[in-house]
Amino acid sequence: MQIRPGEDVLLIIDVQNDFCPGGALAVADGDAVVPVVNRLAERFAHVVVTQDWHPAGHSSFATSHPGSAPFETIAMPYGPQTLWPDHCLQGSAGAAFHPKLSTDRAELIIRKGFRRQIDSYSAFFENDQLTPTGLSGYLRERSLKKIFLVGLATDYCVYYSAIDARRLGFEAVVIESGCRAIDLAGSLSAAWSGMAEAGVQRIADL
Ligand code: VGL
Ligand code: ZN
Repeated sequence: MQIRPGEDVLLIIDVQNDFCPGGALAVADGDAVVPVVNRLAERFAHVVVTQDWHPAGHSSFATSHPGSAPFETIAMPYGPQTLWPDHCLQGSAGAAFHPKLSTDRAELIIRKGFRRQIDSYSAFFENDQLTPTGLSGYLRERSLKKIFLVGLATDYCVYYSAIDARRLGFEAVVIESGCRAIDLAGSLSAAWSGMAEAGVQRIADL
């Protein structure tokens, strides 16, 4: 697959310490994406990075729901919500990008999940699927049409971002070599089928 410099963008999702080995919500082998993502970023004319960015007491944290444990699902006003260990606290070392991730070529860093009462997996909408992050308007105003996705985690933030990209009329391509998954209760295979159904392209590498 060819990269078209004028209209293609690399969207790097949540390559942060808390999602890497040793982090609060470690994704197995999560740091393995770093060299892959760095190599890809050099080939794109446009790069956008996201950062999971939660306040203390965020409603996606199991610790905010007494009697609940991480990885359980609860009902929130906007639908089911998986509960997580406290992670990506604003300004913390865990919320920082992996130290070897090169963000120098990023034109935009978009933070998400900063509202206490609502989680945000997608780079485009919070989990109510209504509250926009502003990314869609940014990409449209810059005439960027095709989004190549990499990062963490394949079955959560990458998945929801890719689905929303399609819903908003962008082309979306997930590059597998630059992603790693949480894979909670079959979430990875569900994510791949959901993405295929939504017209998200899947490529092994680029
Ligand atoms: C993510 C769970 C909670 C992700 C973020 O980046 O995939 N997953 N917050
Ligand atoms: Zn989060």
